[in-house]
Amino acid sequence: MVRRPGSDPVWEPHRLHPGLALSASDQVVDEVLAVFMPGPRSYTREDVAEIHCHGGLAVPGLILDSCVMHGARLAEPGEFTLRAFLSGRLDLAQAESVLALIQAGSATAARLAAEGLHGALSRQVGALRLELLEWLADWEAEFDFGEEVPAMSPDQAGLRLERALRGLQGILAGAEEGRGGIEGLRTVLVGPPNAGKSTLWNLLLGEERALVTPHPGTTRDLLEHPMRLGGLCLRLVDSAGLRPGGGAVERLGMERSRQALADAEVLVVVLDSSRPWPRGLEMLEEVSRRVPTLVVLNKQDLPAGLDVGEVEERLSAFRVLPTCLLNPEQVQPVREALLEAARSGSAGRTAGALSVNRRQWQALVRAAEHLEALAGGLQEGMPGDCLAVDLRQAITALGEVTGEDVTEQVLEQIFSRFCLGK
Ligand SMILES: Nc1nc2c(ncn2[C@@H]2O[C@H](COP(=O)(O)OP(=O)(O)OP(=O)(O)O)[C@@H](O)[C@H]2O)c(=O)[nH]1
Ligand SMILES: [Mg+2]
Repeated sequence: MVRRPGSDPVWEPHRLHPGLALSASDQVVDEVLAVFMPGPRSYTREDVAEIHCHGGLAVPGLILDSCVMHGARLAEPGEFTLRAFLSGRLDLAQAESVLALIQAGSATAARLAAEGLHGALSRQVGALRLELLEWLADWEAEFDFGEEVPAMSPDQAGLRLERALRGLQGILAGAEEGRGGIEGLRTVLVGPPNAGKSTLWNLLLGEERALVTPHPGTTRDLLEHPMRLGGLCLRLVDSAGLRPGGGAVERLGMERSRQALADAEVLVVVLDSSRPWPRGLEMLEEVSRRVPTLVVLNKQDLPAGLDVGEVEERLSAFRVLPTCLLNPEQVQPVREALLEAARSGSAGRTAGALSVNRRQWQALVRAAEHLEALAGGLQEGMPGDCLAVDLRQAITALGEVTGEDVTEQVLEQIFSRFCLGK
């Protein structure tokens, strides 16, 4: 498959060797580099050979065909990472970080996934699981040998449990912090109807995605789209304009706007500067005090009707920006201010943040529930063998994260989401 120049037949391991790749019919296809990595010093801990060729459509295909003709087969989706997991080179949380790394849509997501691959989540979950296993072993010794082993006092058990719960809550908090970086900071555009929210949403995304009309109440549903901004990932949400009254459908839309406000991480209030402060925005006053808030005073081309002093009094604004979005160039200062607001919204998220996927999150929550149940049982003075059931289940749930306690079906499901051969 790969013919090396000269006659040296020795493939010195872990060195790139130049050579020529030959097609199935022995034609030269490409100049390549090939490396042989004998196990265990390889990704999967098995013997691995790699051929590094030029990209494009035809060349890799021809080289693959040649490899298959010489007895190789194409890898299944995720097969290399699955093998790395089965050989103990990576635990399951690390293996899933490979997928998170490939799918990372922002610099933050990529950094958190790389930390996961280096064991950030595995170390914390592994240490906690080990602590619980030791506790279980002590407890079981107590059941087996009765009085020979001093019984654990409820106080001691309470202390161990408190430490474990604190550890688990720390991991869950890290996962929450990481979520913003991975899924994107929820950035919600709100304001009265017809102020120009959808105009701004379209301009920020650089696409005419939302309907824009002169009729107040055009947007009814939440529109959500990811947006990359200076290495940050935002989820940009356009919402129905808020005002008192409105028809049944419009009221449903406004209810969704209010829900979006409840979990907003950055707020962009769009106001029509030609009209006085509108009614129906009371909720914004409270949200602006806890979330970085950018206020866009749109429609500066029209005669002024809004008292800016009143806006500053009512909203706790990170920045107040007068603009006229009829001119698309005027979105640039808004974009810059949004980046600043988003940075301040994501500050403090970085320390301790973890990349945790849905499966891992659910397992962690289950572990926490069993520890809480154990805490309840301890307080009620339940017998030790009953309490140990919850302790065992918490250990199993943590083992699902790192892969000690997973079924073949779960593994199959996880690795089938990988791209071919990764
Ligand atoms: N004069 C003027 N009109 C603008 C400006 N920006 C947007 N508009 C117009 O204002 C109207 C409403 O804009 P939208 O972006 O649909 O407003 P919205 O806030 O999404 O409105 P709802 O979806 O009804 O809540 C449209 O006709 C826009 O073209 C501006 O700076 N000046
Ligand atoms: Mg709209």
